[in-house]
Amino acid sequence: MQRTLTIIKPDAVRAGNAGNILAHLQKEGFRVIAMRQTQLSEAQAKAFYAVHAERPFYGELVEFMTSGPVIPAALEREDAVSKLREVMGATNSKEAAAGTVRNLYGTDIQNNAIHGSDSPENAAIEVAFFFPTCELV
Ligand code: 3AN
Repeated sequence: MQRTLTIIKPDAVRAGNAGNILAHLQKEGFRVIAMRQTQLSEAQAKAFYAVHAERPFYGELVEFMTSGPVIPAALEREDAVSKLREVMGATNSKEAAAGTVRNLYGTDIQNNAIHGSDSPENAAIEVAFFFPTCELV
């Protein structure tokens, strides 16, 4: 069994799509082992996306991710990391395959509804960023 981290992003929470996205993930076999709603501070968003610090879109990304409530959740299933990437769809919502979360609920490359860890190593770091081990149930 593997763990990964998802974040339902501000665009999807604002649009009232959080429930549908969670249902979609559960239908795909993901079990929610921790979840909460929070609004990221600028410092938290910068720290979470530190790997993108040199990218031209970093400032906009931090602004977007702090623009409203988000719902981070730790998920568990077999091959959770790669399966979540598949279920999410391409980064650019306009290019995401039919039926993926980003195809259904995203708008563009920034407003793309959902985050998913890109490797098991980053999944462990990202789960720990939001949830202490004692809250994973
Ligand atoms: P993914 O979320 O598919 O792993 P990353 O890690 O390359 O994609 O990018 C992290 C986040 O940064 C994306 N989810 C998206 O919101 C934003 N992003 C990526 N590329 C761009 C871009 N060219 N312009 C604006 N935002 C971007």
